[in-house]
Amino acid sequence: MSTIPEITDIDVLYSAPKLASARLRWTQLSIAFEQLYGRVPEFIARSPGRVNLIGEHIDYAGFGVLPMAIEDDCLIAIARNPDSSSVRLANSNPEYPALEFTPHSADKGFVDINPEQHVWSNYFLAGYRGVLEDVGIKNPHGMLALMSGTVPTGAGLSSSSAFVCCAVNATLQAQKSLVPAEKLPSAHELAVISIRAERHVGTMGGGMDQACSILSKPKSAVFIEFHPVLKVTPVFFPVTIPPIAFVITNTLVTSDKAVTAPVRYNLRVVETRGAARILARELGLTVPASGKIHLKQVLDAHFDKIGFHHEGKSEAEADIEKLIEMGKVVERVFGTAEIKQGVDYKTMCEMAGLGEEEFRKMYIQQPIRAETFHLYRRAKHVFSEEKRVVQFRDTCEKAMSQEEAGVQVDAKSLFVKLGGLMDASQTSCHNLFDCSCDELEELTTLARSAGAYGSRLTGAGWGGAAVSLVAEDKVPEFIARIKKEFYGKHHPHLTPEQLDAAVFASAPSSGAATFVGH
Ligand code: NG1
Ligand code: MG
Repeated sequence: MSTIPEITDIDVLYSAPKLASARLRWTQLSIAFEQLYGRVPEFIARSPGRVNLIGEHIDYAGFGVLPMAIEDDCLIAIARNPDSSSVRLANSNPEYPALEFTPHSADKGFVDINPEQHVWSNYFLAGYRGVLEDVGIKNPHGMLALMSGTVPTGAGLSSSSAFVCCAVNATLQAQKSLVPAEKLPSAHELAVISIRAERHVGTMGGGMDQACSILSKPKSAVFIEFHPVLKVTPVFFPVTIPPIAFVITNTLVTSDKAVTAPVRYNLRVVETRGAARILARELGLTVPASGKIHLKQVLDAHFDKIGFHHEGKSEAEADIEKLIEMGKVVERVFGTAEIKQGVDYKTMCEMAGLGEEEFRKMYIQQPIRAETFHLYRRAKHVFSEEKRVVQFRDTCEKAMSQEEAGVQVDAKSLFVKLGGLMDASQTSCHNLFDCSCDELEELTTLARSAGAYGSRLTGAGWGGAAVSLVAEDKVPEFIARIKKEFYGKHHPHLTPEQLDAAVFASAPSSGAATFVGH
């Protein structure tokens, strides 16, 4: 299995327009490292942020998602600390205070991370601890680390995972001499380690961001499946038709998942888990004693039980049929007026066949706060969103096969179809999953009227960014209109640089890499 690629030039990571400023940033990072620690870095680890094209809030229900790595990223310059076992960590942005610590022993988990205390270095500590534990390193070398990040925080572009994944890789690079060659994790294993590691920060995340950050390949988006095992497949767009761009527009409403998790993100995880258990019971499926069952497992187990005729159907057609069928099951089980309004905790536990304490132990590992639990709307969103992911991927793959067969792809109908799926995803996020907000509604509506084929929130939502599908030759015009009508209205005092950071088209970037050149 492949490891994270080692590179000696960064030109493979950025598109031509971004390369010059990226070179400057990498050089400045090395210089700053030397000034701070009095020696040159041994490596620079790099992990990108991502924009999710479609498939929102379904990774933790076990369903496939379709994001793309972006050029904005996290870099960590790193060297072993020759003087001690302690770790010195600094951020090239002086707003973030430096940290120095000597790790505890392995049996005490190396470091204390308090998820209630929201400090930037938690993400580093999560990656550091995760990789040491999972690779089994007992007495780590000390490390000198300097971080530089360009992924906007709280924007749904996964600055957090870019940082955790980068910390995982940077730590591994520094500790490599302590690991026997046959125990060195593959890139795929590092993605799994990073998924687990980020949970130390206190969110019950699904895994899309870390898998995308580590395993993306150049010039493509990725289809990521989680069940039964993590699997990442590149998704390409045709090149013989006028190119399209994915334009990211940040509402500048920051949604800090770590802070709002008890009433938003982690609550949604609990609602979808509760829904999965209840549906499983209603369908007469076996729920394991651990209680661990997600909506994808419910779907699989249901069709294993009742049988499904695949003959004459493509894989996508079969998946779509099953997802539509599950939508009907949701209507049947959760479709009463009472449940549709949302149920209280006691009722949800009763429906799940559990006592209140039992339910909490099984499904609520992080604190949540809620009066009502929306089983109908959350489950309805998940199955319909996965259907759109399958359709999006299938549409791209069909276009690619046409192109390979020398058949002219109808660009307009391809873009309209993909855009329509993105719009429907936004509607579902807004109406069923309640993870949109006024600014995202305004921005996605404006984007469509400014010529986007489709527009939707990306990432966890409740603020953060939207992503719009726009014909590449229309991008300047599109961006000018958004700047004028959205930012001109809500943020009239932004500098031109701030505006360019808020709305931009990102080329697909490749996944994590380790720079070993000097
Ligand atoms: P962001 O946008 O980075 O907060 C989160 C989760 C994803 C996924 C999306 C919603 C983490 C690290 N990321 O992303 O796994 O569930 O929300 O689709 O928890
Ligand atoms: Mg995040």
